[in-house]
Amino acid sequence: MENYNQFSLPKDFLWGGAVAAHQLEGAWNVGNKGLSIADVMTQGANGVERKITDGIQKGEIYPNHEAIDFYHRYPDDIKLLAEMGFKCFRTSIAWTRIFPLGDEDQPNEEGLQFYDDLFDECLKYGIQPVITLSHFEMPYHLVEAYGGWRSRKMIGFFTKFARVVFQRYVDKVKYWMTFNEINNQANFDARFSLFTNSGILTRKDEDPERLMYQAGHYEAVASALAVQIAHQINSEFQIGAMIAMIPIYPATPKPDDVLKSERAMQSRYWFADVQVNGRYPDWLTAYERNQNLGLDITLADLDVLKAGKVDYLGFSYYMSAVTAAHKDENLDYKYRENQDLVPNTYLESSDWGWPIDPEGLRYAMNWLNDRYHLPQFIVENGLGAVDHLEKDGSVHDQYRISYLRDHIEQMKRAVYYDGVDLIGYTPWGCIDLVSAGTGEMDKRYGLVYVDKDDQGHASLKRYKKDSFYWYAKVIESNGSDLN
Ligand code: P53
Repeated sequence: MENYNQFSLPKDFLWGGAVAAHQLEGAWNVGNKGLSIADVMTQGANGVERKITDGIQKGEIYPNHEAIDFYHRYPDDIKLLAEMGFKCFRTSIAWTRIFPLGDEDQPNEEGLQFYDDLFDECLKYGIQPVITLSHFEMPYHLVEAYGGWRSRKMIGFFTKFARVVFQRYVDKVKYWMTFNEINNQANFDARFSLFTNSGILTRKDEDPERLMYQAGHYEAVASALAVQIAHQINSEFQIGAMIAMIPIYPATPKPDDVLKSERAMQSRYWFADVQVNGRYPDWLTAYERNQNLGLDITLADLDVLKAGKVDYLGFSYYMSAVTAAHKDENLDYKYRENQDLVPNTYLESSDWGWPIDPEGLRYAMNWLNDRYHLPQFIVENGLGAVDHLEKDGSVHDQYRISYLRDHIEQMKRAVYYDGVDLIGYTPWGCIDLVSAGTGEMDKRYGLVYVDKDDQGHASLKRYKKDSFYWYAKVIESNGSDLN
């Protein structure tokens, strides 16, 4: 029997990288593209939130409008990814290129053609596109006209979009995901999450928690319908859920802390429970009843959920978190992510305060496997850091190599020792792009450096970082050589 040191991942393992349309394409108003929610978010900074403006306002900076101009430069960029040996490339289809407003009857041919060309370019190198349908970039018109996912009407708009792209790319794409990090909005107090996930800006008279559960429900129904439509169009299609996997540990073995951590996990992962199991978890059915949330959930919806279970579980992993019960807390409480987390004194953090926990990835993979028994796909992982472009065009990003190496090491252990069925691994922002959380360019994840900063300097030239050469070796050796 082979031992761990000789072990390598399955031959068809999908090594690659991940991005999202709005964070790299730019060309925000080219080819009949409509305005998306990402187009009305300003540039923030480390610790400074992005503003969400009422439409486009003069004098504001909107970093996604140009991003890294991938829309015009993708042939060169895909060539670089191919040079690293990518087997797959995860991106999203900008909904607003296909349905600029979101509620039209007919799709926009120019947008459809763009993705045909992009996918052909990938396939030319044997790189398979892995596609997210909705990645923080829904049409802004749907926010203005319907209040985003507050409205049941979204289900129809989303499934129409899904059907059009499933049909169009039936021979070009196999792996799909419905909603990116659908569970971010569990942090419903954060304006950012409800807006990016669901296009919802909470009014003063509204309960953000109720809105989150309602939007999450409509999205779960839309996702389940998309799964059914996809399988009718092509039975080979693999449709995944996509969650932000942040395990939340108890601060101490004190039973209150342990119970609180369990509740935090339930609050963050019910979305996947519904998408994977096709039914609501019991705690949530009880919670909705006890809180009198009065949600619009029909019996027909429950049948849809049952009939539209996902095929695999996609997830991002960047960090872990810790929670502690407040003194004398009633643990039947509402979990409030923005108040309930405490620091982990055992871990170092990135410059943006994200705790670095490679073993947490192995823990997460085991937890997800025990809970869902599905193939997994790590569709994001990486370190946001400041990089320095040297005069000779090199970038010495040893910190990023260490981060990725430590996580891949734990990922391999989860496969070899713990029996997790893993489809692939796509580090986030394989080419530098606009940060979702802060709108910065200077928070970089890439293996390819893009010469553009937050002070207005932008040649947009591409350079290979040290991590580029390192990752090429990792792929070449199918994960055996991490040095
Ligand atoms: P940025 C929060 C926590 C974990 C992942 O994030 C998150 C977020 C939202 O910011 O988002 C995912 O760019 C997301 C990507 C995003 C990436 O993580 O804030 O799917 O769109 O860019 C990294 O550093």
